[in-house]
Amino acid sequence: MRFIHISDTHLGYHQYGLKERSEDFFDVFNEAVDFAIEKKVDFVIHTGDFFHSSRPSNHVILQGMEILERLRDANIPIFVISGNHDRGSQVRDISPLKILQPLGLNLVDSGVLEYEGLFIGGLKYISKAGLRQIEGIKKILEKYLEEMGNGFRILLLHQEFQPYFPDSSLNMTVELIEGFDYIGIGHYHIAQTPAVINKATVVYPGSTEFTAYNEKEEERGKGFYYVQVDGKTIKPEFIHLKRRRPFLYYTLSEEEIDQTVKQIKQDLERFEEGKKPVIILKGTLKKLAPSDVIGYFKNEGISSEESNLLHINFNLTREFVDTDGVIIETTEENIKEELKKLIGDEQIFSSVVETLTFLKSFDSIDEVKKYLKENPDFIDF
Ligand SMILES: [Mn+2]
Repeated sequence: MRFIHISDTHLGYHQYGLKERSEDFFDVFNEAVDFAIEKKVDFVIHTGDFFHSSRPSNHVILQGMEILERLRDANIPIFVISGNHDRGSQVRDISPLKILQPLGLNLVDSGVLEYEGLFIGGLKYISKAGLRQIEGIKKILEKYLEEMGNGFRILLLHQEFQPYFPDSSLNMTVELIEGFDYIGIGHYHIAQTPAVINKATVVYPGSTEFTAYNEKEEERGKGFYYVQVDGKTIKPEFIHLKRRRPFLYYTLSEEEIDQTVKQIKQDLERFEEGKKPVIILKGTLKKLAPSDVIGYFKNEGISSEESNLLHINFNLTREFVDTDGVIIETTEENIKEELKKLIGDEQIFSSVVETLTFLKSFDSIDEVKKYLKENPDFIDF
C-alpha cells in the first residue's frame, strides 16, 4: 500500500495581496497531485487547512474542484479533515470542504470510515476552549479504536501538541494512545522527522508553502510525505516541492546596509530562471526610520519593478529609547509578562496569546480584518 500525506495547503491565501502568491499555493498542491498520479498511489490523506479561509472565494473553490477532479480521474481517493482555517463556524456555518464532497473529497471530521480493509479515523481541529470542555482527545480516540476493525489504522489530526507547542494542553505520548499504525498531524507548519509514539508512526508534513516566513521551515524544506506500507513496516519519505516560491532572508543592520544591498544583488542573479524570490528583510532600527530603509532600497534599484524579485517584506522594528536615552528592551517575553499581570486569569491569558500568535501569521491588518469577518466565531474565550 502506498499513499501520500499532505497538509496545510492553505489554498486561497493571497500573501502580500499578490496574485502570484495565491497561484503558488495552487501550484505546489498540483505538484503533489502530479506525484500521486505518477506513482499511482492508493490514496491521499490531507490533515487540514485545505483552504486558507472558511469562506473561500468562488475562484478558490473552483481551484479546489480542479484538484479533486484530477485525483478522481486517476481513481485516487482523498481523505481530509478540517483545520482551524477551514473548519467553518459551529454556529453559523459548516466546513467549506463539504462543498467538495460530491467531487469525491472524503471528509473525516468526526469518526471512522472503512476503505478497502483499512480504517481511517479523523478529528477536525478543536480549539483550546473546546479542548478544556472535553478534557483532551484521548476519550474520542479510544472510541475510534473500538470502532476500527483489524486492518491498517490511520488517524488524522489537526492539533497543537507538546513538544512542538510548549503551551499546549495536549501531550503526544499521553493523548496518542496505542492502537493506531499511522498518525498524520497537521497545524504545525514546520515539517518534522517521523517519530514512533506508542507504536504508531507519527508524521507532520508541515505546510506546502510559507504562510509566514520562518527560518526553521526553510531549513527543513517544504513538501509532503510519500508513505510506503509493507505489512506493518511503514516507510515515510519526505518529498520536496520544486515549484515552491524561493524566499531570501536577511538580517539588516543600519551600519552595514550597503553590504546587505550588495549581497541581495548578488543572490538575485541565481534566480534568473524559475520563480522570482520574495525577500524578507528583518532588522531593528536605532537611527533610521523604516521609510529611510525602504527609500534606500528603491534608490539602489532593489524593488519588484526594477529587480528580479517578486516582493520585499520589510520587517523592521524600532528600538525604543526613554527620556534619559536608555534603551528599553521591547522583547516579546517582556510584553507577555506585562499582559499576564494585567489579565490575571491564566486561561484567558493563554487564549489571548494563542489568538495574537495566530493573527501575527497574517501579513497585513487588512488580511486580519478579512479573516475575522469571515470567521466571526474565531475568538471563543
Ligand atoms: Mn495551517
